[in-house]
Amino acid sequence: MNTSRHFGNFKPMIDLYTSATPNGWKATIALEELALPYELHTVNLSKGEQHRPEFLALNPNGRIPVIVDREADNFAVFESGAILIYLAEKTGQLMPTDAKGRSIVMQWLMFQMGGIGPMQGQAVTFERYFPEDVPQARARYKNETRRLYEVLNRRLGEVEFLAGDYSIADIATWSWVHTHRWSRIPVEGLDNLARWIEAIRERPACQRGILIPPPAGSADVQKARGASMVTR
Ligand SMILES: N[C@@H](CCC(=O)N[C@@H](CS)C(=O)NCC(=O)O)C(=O)O
Repeated sequence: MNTSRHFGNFKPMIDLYTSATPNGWKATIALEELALPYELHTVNLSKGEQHRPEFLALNPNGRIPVIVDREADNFAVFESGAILIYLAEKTGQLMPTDAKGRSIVMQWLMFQMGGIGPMQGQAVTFERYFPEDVPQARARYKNETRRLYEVLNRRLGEVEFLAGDYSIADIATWSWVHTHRWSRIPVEGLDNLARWIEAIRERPACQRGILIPPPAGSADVQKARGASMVTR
């Protein structure tokens, strides 16, 4: 694990274990939006560092991201959605506190965690990383992801952001959806979605977050990294 950077002039409050991937960007974008001082620990997924005992002690599922809150007796949180909720509740930001407003954020966050993430994750695996071409699997996951994008597009025709105001639901969803080209998900005709992708891309915290840790340089490196993690 490479512990390379401190952020801000403050003592880090949060340890972040992550890598340059969609689920990892959820945590870096949120931490940047919230201006919480954190220490970055880059987990090299290609080398299998996520399977080491010291990492499994933080996340038994062996996946990034994970945070450890030094202010809360080194409390560890895994699962990107749970991390976003934890950070929103810790700071009172990026999620309303009234029951209905909070529920709307949760609904769209769960839609991402249970739908967009798993479906697009499989789509990109079969498009880019899987050792064999399985056309039925590629079609199935790409079509389902496109269908989910259409749900987002309809929603974003009614509201500026998924839950009205910018929230952790947007951060979670954008972290996946903005990579639609890499996953080869067709986005023709989804004008509301395109408007929302660009609006979030312009946010300074988002621009910083997707560069932490630095992304794979070339498509070939990115493909090799993805392929090294595929399990059948
Ligand atoms: N449901 C988990 C998924 C996390 C996940 O799959 N992370 C990927 C990177 S995006 C990972 O750690 N992959 C390592 C591996 O497959 O061994 C979450 O949202 O945190």
